[in-house]
Amino acid sequence: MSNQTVPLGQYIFRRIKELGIEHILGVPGDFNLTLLDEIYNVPGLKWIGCCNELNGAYAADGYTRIKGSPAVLITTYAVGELSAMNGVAGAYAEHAGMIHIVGMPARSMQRNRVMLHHTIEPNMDHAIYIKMADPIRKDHAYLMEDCTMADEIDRVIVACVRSRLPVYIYVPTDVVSVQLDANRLETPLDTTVRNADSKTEDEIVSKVLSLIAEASNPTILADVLAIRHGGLELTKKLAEITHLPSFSTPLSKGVIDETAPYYYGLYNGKASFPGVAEAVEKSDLVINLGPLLSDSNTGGFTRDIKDENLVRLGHDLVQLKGQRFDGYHFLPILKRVVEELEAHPQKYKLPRPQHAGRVEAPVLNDSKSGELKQSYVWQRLGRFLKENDIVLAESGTAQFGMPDATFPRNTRYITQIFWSSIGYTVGSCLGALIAAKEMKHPGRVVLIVGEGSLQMTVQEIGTYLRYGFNPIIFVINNNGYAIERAIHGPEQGYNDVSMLWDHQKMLEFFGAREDTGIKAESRATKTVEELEAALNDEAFGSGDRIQLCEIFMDKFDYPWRLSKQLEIARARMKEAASKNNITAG
Ligand SMILES: Cc1ncc(C[n+]2csc(CCOP(=O)(O)OP(=O)(O)O)c2C)c(N)n1
Ligand SMILES: *[C@@H]1O[C@H](CO)[C@@H](O)[C@H](O)[C@H]1NC(C)=O
Ligand SMILES: *[C@@H]1O[C@H](CO)[C@@H](O)[C@H](O)[C@H]1NC(C)=O
Ligand SMILES: [Mg+2]
Repeated sequence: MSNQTVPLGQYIFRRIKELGIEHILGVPGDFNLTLLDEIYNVPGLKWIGCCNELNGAYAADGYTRIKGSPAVLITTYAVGELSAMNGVAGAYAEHAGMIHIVGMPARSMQRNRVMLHHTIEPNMDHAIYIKMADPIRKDHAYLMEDCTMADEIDRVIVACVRSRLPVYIYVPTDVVSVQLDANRLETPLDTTVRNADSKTEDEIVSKVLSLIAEASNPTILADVLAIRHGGLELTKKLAEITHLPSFSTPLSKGVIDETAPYYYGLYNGKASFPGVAEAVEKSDLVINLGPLLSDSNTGGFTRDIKDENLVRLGHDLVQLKGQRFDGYHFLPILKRVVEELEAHPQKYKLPRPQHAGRVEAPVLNDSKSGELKQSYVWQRLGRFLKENDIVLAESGTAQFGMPDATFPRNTRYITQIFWSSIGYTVGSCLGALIAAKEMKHPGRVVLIVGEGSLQMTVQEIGTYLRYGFNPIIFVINNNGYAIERAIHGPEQGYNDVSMLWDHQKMLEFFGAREDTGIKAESRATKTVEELEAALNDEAFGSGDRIQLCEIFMDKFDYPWRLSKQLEIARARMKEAASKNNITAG
């Protein structure tokens, strides 16, 4: 072995390249640009500059959701890393982890507590911002000691890939050039997910298989953490081999092929289409992959699946009816289960076509004319989609409306209904565009965002144009924060936003002009006829240039699912209040 060394900066980026990552997101800062120089020393890595760090974090999250491997976000000390925190927290909540690299003052400056810019008072401990991010990361490396740096970097990268949660690497400016042993890079990092005890794993696999064999009416409920933890293809395969009635959730929509006869709908407790909840809840074996049991992903906690009918295959818990296996990861288990079912279908009476109980999604509104309504728009947008499209639906009415749509095969869906930070999809869309490019993904990228949310993160549209991306953007223009009106204060001024923005000029401002040669098209639609004209226009759907289509709707028009969930939440609050009164009395 040679005594070759590489500078730390390059070491980090070579490890990152090893994961198949080709683009690095971020915003530079003087702490420190020399680290960024190392990106250009690793062939195949490119820099994508974002307008701000919050959008950068959203983009990292979106990239991870599509690509599966972590994204990399680079920010600068204090001002940059703190701006990113909301986005990193969302990635933590919804398991769309990233490697967040933060440039810091040189170690000598830190030790002397120098009152540099971006500190907040004299004699400040420079590490205070590191503590702030503690609850929103799986692990971190604070690179202060030369002799442990390489180990630390490797450890947190592995932790990120395995946990699918954000990790941080804090890089003081003077360590970028520290020389590390280059020989380490000859051994790739081992990021495989394994269960510690293979005997117990054997036991789980055979028990799952016998439960499937014995159940009279088994179903599959595929939730979002199965996708996030690398189980998307296996989940699709499980449904395909078995033909068991299969369901998605608001967060996992698209995971099951919605055109397949075994797709039974989107399960969201009592806020599901008629017949869907019954079909799940009467099943004697619900194989529930990667559940995320937040309010809006369970119809306001109205999911009703009894433990005695439940096989829960999670990333940190496997539960077979009443029996719990804490710390077990579904991925190796699901892999073995699918292999066995595929090898011996007869043994498990597969495929098992079941016709009873399937209900077609109702057509909510088949109007041919008139002003655009929530009841019409979402299912129509569903029909606009094509196989392999990537669709992002922003928090707000879009997120509660989109579950009404039926997706073509292999639609990838991004929505953040758990963390629900508005403006998220505008940043996330950039990450999805980058991931799609790296993967040579054949579909289009379609962003659906309310005008209120757009006002939060609009500048990142400029980054789409800057790097030559051509998404199709729908702006839901309904005169303010409609979802908030539905919740409280429909007429109150705080639910208004500026209506002075001219969305039709947006793409032009961001760069689509004659002088740049960048082509774009923008249109506004207020009626069924106008929207139909746009959606049926081949040029509009072709994805050959960036497109914007504004969809105007009434400010008091809400999707039924939103009203339903609010009704459920209000009833629960009322019940809780009356119980409190009884206790108090
Ligand atoms: C960062 C952040 N700020 C505030 C909120 C509260 N909030 C949730 S939805 C929403 C309004 C969204 O309005 P718009 O994008 O216009 O969608 P609409 O419901 O009108 O279709 C607001 C303010 C939030 N979720 N996240
Ligand atoms: C950035 O790094 C370079 C070289 O390592 C150094 O000369 C410069 O002072 C650093 N900048 C700051 C603000 O620490
Ligand atoms: C159905 O959609 C049309 C056109 O969008 C609208 O005019 C009509 O009011 C809608 N009907 C209902 C019940 O929402
Ligand atoms: Mg709005």
